[in-house]
Amino acid sequence: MRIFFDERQLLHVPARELHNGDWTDYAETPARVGSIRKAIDAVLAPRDFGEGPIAAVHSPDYLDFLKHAANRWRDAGRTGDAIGYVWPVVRRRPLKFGRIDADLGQYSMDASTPLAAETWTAAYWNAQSAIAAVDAVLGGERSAFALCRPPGHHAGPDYLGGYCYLNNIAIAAQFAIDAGQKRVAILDVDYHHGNGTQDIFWERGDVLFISLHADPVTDYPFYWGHKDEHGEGDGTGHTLNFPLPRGTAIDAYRVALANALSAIRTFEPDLLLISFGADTFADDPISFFQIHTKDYAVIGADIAALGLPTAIIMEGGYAVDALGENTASFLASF
Ligand code: Q9C
Ligand code: ZN
Repeated sequence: MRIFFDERQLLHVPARELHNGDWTDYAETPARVGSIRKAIDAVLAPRDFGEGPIAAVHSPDYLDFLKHAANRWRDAGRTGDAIGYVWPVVRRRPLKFGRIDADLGQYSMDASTPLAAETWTAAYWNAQSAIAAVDAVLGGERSAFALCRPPGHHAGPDYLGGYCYLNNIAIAAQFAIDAGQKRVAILDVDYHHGNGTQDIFWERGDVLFISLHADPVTDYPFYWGHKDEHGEGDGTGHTLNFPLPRGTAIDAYRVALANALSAIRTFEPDLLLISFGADTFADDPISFFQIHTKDYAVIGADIAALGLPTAIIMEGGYAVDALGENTASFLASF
């Protein structure tokens, strides 16, 4: 299986995050990549597909914000990473007047996703890795893996959040559509709901978005991922959520997965993209499912049995020591 990764993805190194009211070490560390690379085959550097495929998903003003936020923060005299602390909710107007503090609130959904000096560079090459994986599959490979980091599925058309800046899988899906694919299915098996991906394709009939995740009644991101969310307009019925209780283990997980896979078969996609997060792991430090290393091979085999051309995009997973084995276990089924 071809695996895509660019060394520049390691340049993004935020110092800390606000976690349950305390400042903690940033969970989404470059060490995650080291763990995965130890357990998988050699990686290939992606070619540069340019900014076009990124701009096909994210708004121009958001991309401009991402490119310059860290410098603007530093120019405002701040030390440390740029992070929002005021949000324009509760009937405020979307005012624009060039204050970095205000823009951070305008373009983010949480305070756990700092912008560090090289965040844009890392996010850019990260998206190129995702595009390269889907490009390989469009070129005839049965499957490919993008070792994406930072993750992407919480980033919306014009907002960051949940350690995510550019929505890698949405960029890859749109790239496939623009390359002539008629229907693309996205299956998100990260522990957290993929709110950004859902928002991006909410009104789209050509992209099916299905997510299995911790019930947002108890878990981040709370405001998305409930089972009554089905999409709107052309997208009605093309968003499908399977919220699962904390403590979910492989047997109950597979029941929901079987329902998700049956909806994918009905949709008859040309291509399948998977948001793979290993934060469903029993020992994940920020999550509460009971999935074990050997279970990832079972989940992978269930999905691979669809027989569809498949690009797998890395999302979360924070038990760094086990992350490589868990990811390799999943990939082996393809
Ligand atoms: N106390 C991904 O797995 N932090 N993102 C929540 C809860 C954000 C995880 C803080 C978790 C986002 C891609
Ligand atoms: Zn996650």
